[in-house]
Amino acid sequence: MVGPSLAGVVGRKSGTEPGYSYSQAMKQANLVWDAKTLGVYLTDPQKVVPGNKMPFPGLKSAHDRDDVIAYLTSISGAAKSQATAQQNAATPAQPPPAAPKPPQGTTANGTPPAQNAPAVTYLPDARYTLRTGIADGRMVYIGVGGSIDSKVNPMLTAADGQVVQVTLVNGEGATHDIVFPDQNARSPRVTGKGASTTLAFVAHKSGDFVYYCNVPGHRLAGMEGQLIVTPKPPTPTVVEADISRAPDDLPPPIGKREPQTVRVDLLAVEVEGRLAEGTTFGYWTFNGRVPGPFLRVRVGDTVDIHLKNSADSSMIHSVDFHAVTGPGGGAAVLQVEPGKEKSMTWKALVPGLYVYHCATPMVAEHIANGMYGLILVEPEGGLPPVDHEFYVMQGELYTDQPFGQHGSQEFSVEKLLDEKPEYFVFNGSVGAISKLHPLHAKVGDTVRIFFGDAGPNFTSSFHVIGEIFDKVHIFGGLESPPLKGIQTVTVPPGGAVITEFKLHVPGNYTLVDHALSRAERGLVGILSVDGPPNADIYNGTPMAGMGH
Ligand SMILES: [Cu+2]
Repeated sequence: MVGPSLAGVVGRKSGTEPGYSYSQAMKQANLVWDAKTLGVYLTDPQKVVPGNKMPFPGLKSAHDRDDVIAYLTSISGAAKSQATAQQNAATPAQPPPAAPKPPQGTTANGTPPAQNAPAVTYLPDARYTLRTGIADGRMVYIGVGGSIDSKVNPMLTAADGQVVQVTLVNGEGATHDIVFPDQNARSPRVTGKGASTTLAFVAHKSGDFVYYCNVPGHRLAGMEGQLIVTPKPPTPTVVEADISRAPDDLPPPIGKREPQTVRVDLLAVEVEGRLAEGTTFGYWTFNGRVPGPFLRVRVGDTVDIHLKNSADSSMIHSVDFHAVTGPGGGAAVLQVEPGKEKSMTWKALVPGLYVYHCATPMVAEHIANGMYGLILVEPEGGLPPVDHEFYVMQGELYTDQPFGQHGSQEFSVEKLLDEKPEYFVFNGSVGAISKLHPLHAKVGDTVRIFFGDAGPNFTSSFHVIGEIFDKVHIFGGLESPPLKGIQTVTVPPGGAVITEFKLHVPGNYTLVDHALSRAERGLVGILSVDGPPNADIYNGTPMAGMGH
């Protein structure tokens, strides 16, 4: 659940764990993490450290914050005694022989032990210390530290599946032990004042159990308490920021106007976002979404491009427009360091639909991680009007873990160089244009799809299941007349296509790359069409779940 960057975070200065890639903002934050600073930070990460890469807006409930802080405190404190704990956990029924040990009222670094931490979201070890003694003339266990401090035969709690560690300290000199019969855990006997032993076991089942001293007569004399094991907590929710751009997120047509200078602002942002259900990835983006914004100019326009690289980026970024005539498509000028901005102007000479992408070495990595988009250079007078325009881009993602693995995924340069992607996606993530943002239209509507293939390596065989493209501007070219009546179009990496079709029959139409193995790795979109049936063209009742 927690990476090495968070183990031991309490007491550490912010942004100082060696080997971890912090945002610039975090490196300069100059905070020392304790319960107070963590509390303020978790309430609103962007307010406390503006520009940091924390992928969630903050934990609004004090209860949630306290849970996280208690957990971070417990793992930070447990670091030094971890070796012992693991050894004990490995042989829960046979703990090491008793050895004199100081009572564990506090852990190694002085933070209180974690028995207060409610084991609701995470599962740190539940750690308790009990000292034997006499109270009101009876033999008892007395709690040491935390919520059980000074309590006689305290109630111990744990969650199902949690490791429970109990240290027993001999407080008065008689021989004692402690057994948890329902957990099949028993300690050796401790003899002599100050002797101690530590017992560790996994709480296997939930319920209301007992512990007691197994030395004859001691249980009856008063050495007995309760262990409550609560049911397994729900698995923690992964915070998943949606980085996908909706397919209807594009500006309206320009149409008739004279050429002019158009200012375009792009911001390179690195952000952890949702790759699939339960899976996130460290995306590199233009303007925080994949693909980047759909840019729209007309032939003859001068583009005044301003590329800014976010201050908390770890990489230099740039932009290469395939619509540019000149070195690097602009990338020869627009290599921008974190926190900086660069600009230039270029003239749109040829109408068409063009890819733009980051062109900073390793270029394939910057593209695969999400830095791409489309720019339409409209011909004079614009394109013929349609009812709906959509923006869809295909790309591949190279993660170190196989497709479908949950958790945060790391980029794999080996798989990139081998051209073995794990994920194929439309608009940045699995389900981006099916589950999250499907395309919508009505029977009788005309639809235009601006489709680009970012690659970096795979050619798309773009197809809409159940439709025939009435018009295709192959390769995104607008200087030639469109092809007509096309089933599937080939779109190379760094290429685009404009397809148009009219909708005649209601139902769901699936957007695919007809290299259909890729649909199993995420490459599916849905165009949902409402309206009356048209039995003249399609007469039958679609089966549920079969699209159309
Ligand atoms: Cu880049």
